[in-house]
Amino acid sequence: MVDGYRPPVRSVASPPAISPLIATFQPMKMTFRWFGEHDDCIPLWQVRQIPGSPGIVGALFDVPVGEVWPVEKIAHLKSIVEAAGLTLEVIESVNVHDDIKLGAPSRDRYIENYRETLRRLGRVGIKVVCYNFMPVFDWLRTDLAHPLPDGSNALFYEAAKVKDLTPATVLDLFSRSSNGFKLPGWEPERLAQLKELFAKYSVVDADKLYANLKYFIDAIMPVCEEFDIRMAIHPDDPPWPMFGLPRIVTNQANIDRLLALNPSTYHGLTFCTGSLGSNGANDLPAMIRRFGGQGRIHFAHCRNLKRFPNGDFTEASHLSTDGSLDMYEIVKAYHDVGFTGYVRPDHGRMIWGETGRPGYGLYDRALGIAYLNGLWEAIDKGVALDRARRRA
Ligand code: DNO
Repeated sequence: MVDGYRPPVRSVASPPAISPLIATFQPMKMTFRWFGEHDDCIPLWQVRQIPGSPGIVGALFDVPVGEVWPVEKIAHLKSIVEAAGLTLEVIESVNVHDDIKLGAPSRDRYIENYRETLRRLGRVGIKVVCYNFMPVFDWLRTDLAHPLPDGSNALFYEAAKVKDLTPATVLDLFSRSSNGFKLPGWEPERLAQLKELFAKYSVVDADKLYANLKYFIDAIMPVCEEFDIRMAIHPDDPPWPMFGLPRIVTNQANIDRLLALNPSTYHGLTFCTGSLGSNGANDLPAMIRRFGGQGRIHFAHCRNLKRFPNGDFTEASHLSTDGSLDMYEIVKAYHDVGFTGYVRPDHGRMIWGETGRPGYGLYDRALGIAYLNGLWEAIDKGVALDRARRRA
């Protein structure tokens, strides 16, 4: 917090008259990921000044995976977010214990803990919970501060380097280059038992992983329906097997398969363009139309990246022409299916000398929000204008 800074009182002046063309405006709910008062260098008052004051995507990062989230910690997180004039309706992530992914005998205990955490989150108004079902590791990159030609830096994946990496060298790389921040999904405590975990996963192939996911989803769906919480599984990042471990959320066919595991629409997706888009064979707008049209996308992660012919990719600004993804077509697909869920800009570059948690600085993500909102408004008004012209 800047010394002496007092957040301004919200203006209560009546809004300007809305042009008839904005009347159809169906807002996506813009959000911003925030890592909490002790683990994020971006204060909430700065987030509030991003155009539109996005909602907060939060989590408790100090509760070990598998344990029930304490009521008072949830309440505290919600109260600090609301005291800053913001809302908390999305959690990313309630991580799933490896025993559930492995289908170990102890899974029922961890599933019951998960159900209890969901009840507690539902009682304070959480609407979407993001999670993933990647064995052992979450996302992977080979460089967390790769220099870009404009002098900024971004996360980078070098295919040739990955071949020589072992899980232990990745952990070492991440802890050396994360600017002192714990990286989400790479919590050292959870990964301390790497060897043991790998041995346990040696008997879990993709079919077993689907079966274990189904067991988990079937068990939590009644709680989600009762407490009105939509579960949003995050794709595997990058979307191919790593270190011999299976990955099952990588393309349209296997997302079809995973959604068919349970018919409830509370069982849905975090549609992450950056994760799925690192495989050029994934037609992202078509997938958004398909899964969004089924009411199965609950949370949209919008990020751009630039793919290279040798399999490398670098994360980019959100602007279409800076990367390989056409953000206009992506946002248009969301608009076409009448998406009213939550969206957030995803990883940004580090620009203007900012330092912080790799991928999660303020400036480039705020620019991402402005750009995504601009695309949405232009598409929305274009559609309204077309309709008005047809009626005339
Ligand atoms: C990385 C994130 C992931 C994501 C989880 C969701 O920056 O995209 O860690 O939050 O996979 O559970």
